[in-house]
Amino acid sequence: MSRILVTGALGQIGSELVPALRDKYGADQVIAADFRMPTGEIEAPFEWIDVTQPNQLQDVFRRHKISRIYHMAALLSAVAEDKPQLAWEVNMGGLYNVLELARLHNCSVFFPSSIGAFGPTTPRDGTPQDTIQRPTTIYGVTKVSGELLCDYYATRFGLDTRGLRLPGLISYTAPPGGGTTDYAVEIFYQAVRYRHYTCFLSEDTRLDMMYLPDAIGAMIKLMEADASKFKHRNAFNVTAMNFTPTEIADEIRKHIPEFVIEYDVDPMRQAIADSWPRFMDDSAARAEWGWTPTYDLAMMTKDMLEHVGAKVKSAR
Ligand code: AKB
Repeated sequence: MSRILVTGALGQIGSELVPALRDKYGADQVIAADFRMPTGEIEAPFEWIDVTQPNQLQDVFRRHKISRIYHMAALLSAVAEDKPQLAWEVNMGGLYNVLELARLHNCSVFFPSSIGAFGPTTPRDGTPQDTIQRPTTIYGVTKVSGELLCDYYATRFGLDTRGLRLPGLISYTAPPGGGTTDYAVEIFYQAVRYRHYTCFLSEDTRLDMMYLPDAIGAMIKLMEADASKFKHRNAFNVTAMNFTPTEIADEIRKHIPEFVIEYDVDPMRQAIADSWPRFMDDSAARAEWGWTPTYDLAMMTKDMLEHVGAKVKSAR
């Protein structure tokens, strides 16, 4: 029986994607892979893989009959800007290795692009599906190149590649680890623990966001969708909500009235955020494969506070 491989399985998305896929397709049908060793949160089957090493990927393909890959292994925007050479090696080298193996084994591939694929010359409000993409970060460069490379493999080799331009993702299972939108996760832990958060983005920085259950649903739905209805395939804009740090703090204050937010702006992450869309137009995803999010700011905030509250309490 053919199986699904998830690279970057221990990261923010992978930690919830693997259980969701196992629920849907069966536990032994989904191979979790990461270059870190699991510390208990993900069960077997697990494979240790560095995606920059094609022989390690080849070995997993040989031993398991892989038919679909969710390629999540990548450096996020702030870490990538700190280590641009490594970002190119992991984000582009890893994707190239995955696409080549997918070509040889006729697998379908999911590639996560990002709002980071846009740049300062892109229209920032209602960012269209098809528009100018001249990102000024190495992360963005790897995301646009990744979108193009996936398109190339689809048209040149007939590979079934699909992808989403994801906004900032908010979740409580695993931390995001090095993105510009990470503040929208940190704020919940700090609100629950200390009733106080110092934000590294300015108060009026508006960005697209999504609660992780919606993102997981979108990835699975896109890979199951009827491709004959696609006009696009590799980089669908998807969003669920957009807000500023002030607005999310106001929402948290509805549950924790004494919560205080302060600002100590990090110029590097602020510059990245200022080059990204404030909100995208995701009508192509809605029309071509029925994308609809469930969580808005109010629902997400309530759910995050419940889960983060329980986590913090059980860690005491
Ligand atoms: C990041 O901030 O780097 C990511 C993203 C928006 O792609 N969360």
